Amino acid sequence: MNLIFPENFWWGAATSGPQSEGRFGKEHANLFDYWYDIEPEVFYDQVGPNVASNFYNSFKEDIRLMKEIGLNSVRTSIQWTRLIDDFETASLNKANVDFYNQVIDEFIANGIRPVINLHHFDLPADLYHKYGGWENKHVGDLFVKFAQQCFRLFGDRVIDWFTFNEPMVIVEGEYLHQFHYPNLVDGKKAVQVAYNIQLASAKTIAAFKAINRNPNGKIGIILNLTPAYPASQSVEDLAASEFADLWLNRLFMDASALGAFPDALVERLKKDHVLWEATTEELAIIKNNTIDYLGVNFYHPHRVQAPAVSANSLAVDWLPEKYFDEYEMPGRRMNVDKGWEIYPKAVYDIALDIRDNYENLEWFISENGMGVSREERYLNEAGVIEDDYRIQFIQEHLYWLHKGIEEGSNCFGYHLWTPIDCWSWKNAYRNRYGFISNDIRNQKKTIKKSGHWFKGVADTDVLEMPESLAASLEE
Ligand code: BGP
Repeated sequence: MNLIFPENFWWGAATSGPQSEGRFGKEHANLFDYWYDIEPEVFYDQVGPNVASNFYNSFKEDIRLMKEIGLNSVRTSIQWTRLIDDFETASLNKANVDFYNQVIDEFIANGIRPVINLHHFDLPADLYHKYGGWENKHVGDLFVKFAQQCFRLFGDRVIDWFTFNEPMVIVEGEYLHQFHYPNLVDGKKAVQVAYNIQLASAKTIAAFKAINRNPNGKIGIILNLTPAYPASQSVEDLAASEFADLWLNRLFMDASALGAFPDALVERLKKDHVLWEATTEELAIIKNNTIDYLGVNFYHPHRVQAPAVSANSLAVDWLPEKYFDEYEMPGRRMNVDKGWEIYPKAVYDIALDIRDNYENLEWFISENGMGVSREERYLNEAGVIEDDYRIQFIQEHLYWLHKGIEEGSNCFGYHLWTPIDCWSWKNAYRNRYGFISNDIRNQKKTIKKSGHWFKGVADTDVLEMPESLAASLEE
């Protein structure tokens, strides 16, 4: 069956500055650069972000490859630690202004719409050491200064802007689950950091509106939405999934799209004496600066059950997980390399949720993808990786996305993570996600089978969906 997507649909892929560029010509370290410098053993095979996929040196050839596989839009991020010399004054690094100008121009010259994100887990290490990073609202104000520079410098050509990538991952990684430096476990700080990032995002949107170099310019945020499905319909499991959903999804979603945090979440945090410190003026800034559109990163759902230990008997320190546990659903389909459940239908649930609960906001899938290790297993004689599993993964997600669009959800694009295999936080190059492979020994880049396949979809706006696959999804 042929599934036809709307005209002008974004067919693309996403990466970020820190994961693709390498540290060439960069004065300052972000938190991941710093962490690698002090503890390289934490990173898979001790491979750090120093070279990444060499985009700094090879962006022209890389963009040419992206064009070759039909991408009409690509997201990357501008690194705060690259563009800015002095974080207090936001003075510019001239050579790196040139670099980003060239990158943007190169995308446009190749007919690719550059989608620019401003923060992708890359807080300057100095701002953590001096101020405690996102724990301090001053850092949010410094971020706005950096963002203003970006709008002034590139806003004539860049139409599509995003403030933050996956703020909840910053909160979880840095303050709850110890997968981002500084690896703290501190629920109270986590709550304040979530608020401070939301505030910084809203202030950035206000700054964008004030500068507005382009009448078509738009700004949004990129959220990792993970629908929280309850293990059963018991009152306890439903309560657990409701809280998980409030914390993981609705906190940033409601504040960014509707201008206010969910009441039920605020009440709970207040009762638990961990509510963020906020002023009336700040809440008004959040209220008045909502997003124009939304990017949704979707990899996996959450399966949630009531916590094994009752909430009251948990240790004194507050953690959001006092209200929910992860549930290992029997028979779930897994990407074993990454350890994430594969559940494409969640895309449809997200589509309808945005349609029904967020005023049918415009949105796109800003990341989706399948990280596979030792992909050289699938090399054919011509030296091409035959990643049929990735093609099927994309087909399945597009199938449900298409259904959501048919039912009225306002989705305008699909971006895979990632165009060219890139470096990942801690996992380095273990799991590969790209349409294009990268031999990191010599930086040789080769289009995978999925890249050639995707061009067919992008050129025609038509997904040829195998009948048997579609039927299996509907079961
Ligand atoms: C998202 C991030 C990306 C990317 C992706 C894949 O959370 O926005 O930067 O890394 O996940 O995850 P990983 O690289 O950890 O396998």
